[in-house]
Amino acid sequence: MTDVRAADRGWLTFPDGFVWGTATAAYQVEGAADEDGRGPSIWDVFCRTLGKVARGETGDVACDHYHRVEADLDLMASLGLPSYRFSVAWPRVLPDGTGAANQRGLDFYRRLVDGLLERGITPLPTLYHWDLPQALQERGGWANRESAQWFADYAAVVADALGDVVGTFMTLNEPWCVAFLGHATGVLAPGFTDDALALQVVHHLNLAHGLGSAAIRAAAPSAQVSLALNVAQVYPASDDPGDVDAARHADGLANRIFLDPILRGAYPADVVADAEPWCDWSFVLPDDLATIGVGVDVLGVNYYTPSRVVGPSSVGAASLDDAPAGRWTERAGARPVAWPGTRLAWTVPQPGPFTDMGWRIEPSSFTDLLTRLSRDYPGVPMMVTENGCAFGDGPGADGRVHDDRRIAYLQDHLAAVHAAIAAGADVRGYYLWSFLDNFEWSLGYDKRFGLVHVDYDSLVRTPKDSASWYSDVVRANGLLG
Ligand code: GCO
Repeated sequence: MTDVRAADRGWLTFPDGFVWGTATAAYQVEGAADEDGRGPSIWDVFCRTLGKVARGETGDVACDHYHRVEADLDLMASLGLPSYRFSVAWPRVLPDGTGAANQRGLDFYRRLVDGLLERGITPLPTLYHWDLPQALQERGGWANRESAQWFADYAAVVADALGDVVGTFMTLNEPWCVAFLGHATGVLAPGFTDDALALQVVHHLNLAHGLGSAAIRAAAPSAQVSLALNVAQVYPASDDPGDVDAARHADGLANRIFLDPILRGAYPADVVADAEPWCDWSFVLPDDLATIGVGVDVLGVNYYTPSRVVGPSSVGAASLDDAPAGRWTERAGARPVAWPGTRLAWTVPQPGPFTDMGWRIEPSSFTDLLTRLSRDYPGVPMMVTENGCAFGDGPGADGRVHDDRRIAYLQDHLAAVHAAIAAGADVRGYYLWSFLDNFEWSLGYDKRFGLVHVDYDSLVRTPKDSASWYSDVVRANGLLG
């Protein structure tokens, strides 16, 4: 096969029907945390726990999208963005997590979907983007096996309310973050630090996808079902066999632990064996894999940056550092840090260039990731459901936001998606994270991923240069690579 990445730069056209859009998530943009009957979520509680979120920031107001939805959709339409991935807040729809639906919560999402459709924008709702109702956390949250059924019941309510106008529902966003960052490293809500618990939560999330998919299909038979995984592109830091094995292990815990049961109906034997010293897997019951292995109509892939890992023998005892690794490892740090949920793989610092997240910019690893998925899980169409970068540019003296670094990142990453398609990967669309600057979880508001700048005092929106650049790409269905 020719190395498409080595090809001369030129005009890159995407396939006919390629879907272009932007993405957000409820807690990150909506605000109105206490309105129209919304119940509290684990993020409302986590944000109020001392030391969990930078500067004590919360999603109480966020971008105030809940109140500004019409203007935001007008802006989206004016930029010519054809599709929009958003999430439904479970605690707006079911304030107690289960039981009676809150009609005002459902009405908001109905208005949002109708508003999108009126403007010719295709809605792509995600049912769970991390804001579990606090009432369910008090019943054990995702550690409780019943959580899978709670999720399925909630999915049925939403699919029933929106199934006539929504073509695709996504069940979960990034279950890896929920399980490992929420329950092993504790940097996300609910903030537990228990490696065995994280694996139990993985299983319950997989079950939730299975039961939730069945509930969606029952309520909205013509709808497609998807989920978004932040599949990690993990490289061994060297050819040393210990490092190569660490990469296998991290790939298993990050990726195959979701991909294999959902797409192939079985947990990978090596992952099960690796974790046996700290997890007995007794939470996997006989019929569970049949429930989970329902597949997806399209696989959502979220990608930002690659990782490089070493094995335990490469980590000198003096340099062991148990600081949380993964999504929120800030640059610098000269030392390896443990891969979330294990001590058998350690991520090592990588050279720049970096985004404001401290994440290395390496577009070729995006091509590697998409081609690997297409090779290992053939026949599963993919959709990039998140990709983007944080750069802190704000309005200059001319009132405009000249975010050239974002344009460069997007240019190179879209070329990387194109290269994967040219190499045979079935990638059907691309959703840029994010439409608006928004609340970046534990890091608060200073990490700006938006195409549109948000002034958090005035809440004024200013489209950045990247917004008009992206509009041009979308209109042309291609770009100069
Ligand atoms: C996630 C979430 C988003 C983040 C984005 C940048 O993927 O972590 O889907 O909510 O804001 O990825 O970190």
